[in-house]
Amino acid sequence: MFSKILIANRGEIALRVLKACKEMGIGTVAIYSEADKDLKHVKMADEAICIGPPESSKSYLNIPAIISACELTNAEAIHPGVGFLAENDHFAEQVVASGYTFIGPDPESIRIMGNKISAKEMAVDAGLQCVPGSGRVSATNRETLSKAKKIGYPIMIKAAAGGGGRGISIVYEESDLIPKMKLTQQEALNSFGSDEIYLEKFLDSPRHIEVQVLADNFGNALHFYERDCSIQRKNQKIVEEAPALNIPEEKKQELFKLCTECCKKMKYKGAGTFEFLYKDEEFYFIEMNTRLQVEHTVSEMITEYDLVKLQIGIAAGEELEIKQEEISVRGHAIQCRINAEHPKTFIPSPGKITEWGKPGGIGVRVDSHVYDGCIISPYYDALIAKICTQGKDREEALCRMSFALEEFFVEGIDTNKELQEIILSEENFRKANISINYLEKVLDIN
Ligand code: MV4
Repeated sequence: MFSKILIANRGEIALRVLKACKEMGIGTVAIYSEADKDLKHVKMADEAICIGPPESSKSYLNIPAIISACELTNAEAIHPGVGFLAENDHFAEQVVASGYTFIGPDPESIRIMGNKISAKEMAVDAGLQCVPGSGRVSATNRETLSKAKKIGYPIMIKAAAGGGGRGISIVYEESDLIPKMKLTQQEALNSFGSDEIYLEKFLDSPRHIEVQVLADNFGNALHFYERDCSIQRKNQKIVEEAPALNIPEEKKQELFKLCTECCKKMKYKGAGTFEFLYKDEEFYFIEMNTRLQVEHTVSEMITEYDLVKLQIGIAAGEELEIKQEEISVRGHAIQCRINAEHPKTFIPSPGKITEWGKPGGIGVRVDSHVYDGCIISPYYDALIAKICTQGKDREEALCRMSFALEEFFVEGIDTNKELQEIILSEENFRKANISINYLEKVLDIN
């Protein structure tokens, strides 16, 4: 096992990783930007190194500075957390080339899944179904129009290097296709340095379901069931839950099998998430995230496994000892993300937290780095707390969440707590009658 891990992230996820390290008796190194010297995990880590000014590009995305911090502290491995460099194959490669362990999959797996066209090919190889579409297409190719006609309108144009909602556009009729493709190619080139694009049939109001997996270096691949992450605004998830409601059990089991088969086939290592759109009782693979996710918490609550500890064990070369049959679902879990933002405009609301009271009690878990008097910086994302509740069934989990939100208070900044309360009591949500368009369609939020 490692004797020291460097945590290359900030906020609640850095604290989450720190806790796993402490439980495992592993030493910890925090890295922080000049804006983050007072973060909780920085104070709790065994060592802490300032790696640059507040701007992410000069600190949490600064690869040479992070690797230098490793050299300085003799850390053996780097946990990238979520976001920042977690899905950067170049970073993973540099970490390995410098003699450290990257706690995540091989650079090659990150690269394959980073390109959404090769990701879909990999998924199809393993027997997963994708949204009908094209491979790589170009606005200037003569065959493009006939390919599009075959798919049928409306069509989604997606950048191969995009993902998570970036670099996508919709076309409703043929006459708009070529101009929109040109535009998307140009935008993709500007944003990702690649103008590679592909087409997909547009699915109207699907659900967003994802499958959590964990695979080791010995060919073992496990799934930790699914999450429903449909409740989102502008690709930012707001409420997540596990398991997903109203999906036939056989359909899910079939999907889990294909996901773990895909992991084995590509010799995937570490934690990962297969993302699907779900519509009319069919799952369509769209992307794979090659990292831990913010919402891993709900999977931990229903399975009672610590995914971060398992992730670290795998990176240290340990074999997974858990058998799939031992992983069962205990009731239901739900997570509400609390963001520091204006409740109506969604504009970030940084500032000093003057009062902070977090909920507790049976079945309640709060992942947060916030404390009384701490300052929420304008430089980073607005997530300040993840409130998770678990119960014997969805009803109990929701009931506990309602009380948890009522008990939770924060002064000094605005939050989206009120929106969470509205969602929780809304009748369509109560019936799990949800889709990725829930907020705009049901609550008229854009
Ligand atoms: C789609 C889609 C509908 N049809 N693909 C957006 C982000 C990226 N992860 C994939 N996305 C979508 N792909 C087809 N063929 C709708 C979305 C989508 C979405 C997907 C998951 C979660 C939130 C979303 C919000 C808007 C659009």
